[in-house]
Amino acid sequence: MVSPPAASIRHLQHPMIHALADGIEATWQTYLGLSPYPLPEDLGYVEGRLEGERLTIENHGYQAPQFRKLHLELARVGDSLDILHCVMFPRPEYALPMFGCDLVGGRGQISAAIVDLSPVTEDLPTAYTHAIAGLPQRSFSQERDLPAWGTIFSPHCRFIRPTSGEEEAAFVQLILDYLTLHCQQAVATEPTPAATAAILAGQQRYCTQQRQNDKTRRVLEKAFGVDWAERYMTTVLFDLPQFA
Ligand code: 18B
Repeated sequence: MVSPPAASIRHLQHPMIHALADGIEATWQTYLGLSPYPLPEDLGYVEGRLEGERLTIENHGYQAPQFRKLHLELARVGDSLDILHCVMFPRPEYALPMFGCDLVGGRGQISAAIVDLSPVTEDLPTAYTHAIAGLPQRSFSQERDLPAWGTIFSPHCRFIRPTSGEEEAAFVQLILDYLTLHCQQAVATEPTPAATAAILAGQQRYCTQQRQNDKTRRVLEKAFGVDWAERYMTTVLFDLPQFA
């Protein structure tokens, strides 16, 4: 068991972000054997300044037998921008997809809510597509278009702008449904060491594409500078194992 921190910026964030952060951690605790993941020493809790506003970043890192790194990041820019970012990096001996989600919003409105189980080698395992097909159908009134770098995402990727509290709650549930089935599949998966090189190449491609998200990069560059943003995107947000 890993205890949640006594104080967390989620208490100040948009309620959809607070609810999802709690739900992600509860799901991880329920299904996975967690231990702490050491983040680069100076990057666990970070403060910077963006156009006169304070940017606060809070990182939570865990690992599990099937996962090299489970990363939940909460960030807040003044009172105007709230962010939740979560990526689960499987150990490269496990042929598992990448779970990723991002919530971005400001001033009471979430503008971007995205979740996917992204394949790293060919298509998603059939057990995943079956499990996803069994989930409740959910529709949202404002679907958003993926950016050009989003070639890594699966056909099951959902990207919306929620338009009500009901849609916010339904999207949190959708994300937790994807997360739950991923954890259930992962603990039932045997490692395949022979596939390690192909899996690493797929994770590399995922990270290379994600690092092209200019909207993320711009927020980090404005607060901390170009070099810091590059280091942060490559070592904390979208890193690969040291030996890769
Ligand atoms: N991201 N997001 O995580 N991003 O990290 N995010 C934005 O309304 C941050 C991921 C994704 O339309 C926006 O347009 C910062 C993961 C996509 O061009 C802002 C951090 C996924 C878009 C930020 C962060 C992911 C997007 C604009 C570090 C998916 C749309 C908000 C804490 C699995 C991109 C808006 C586009 C948008 C910022 C996706 C400001 C700083 C894991 C597709």
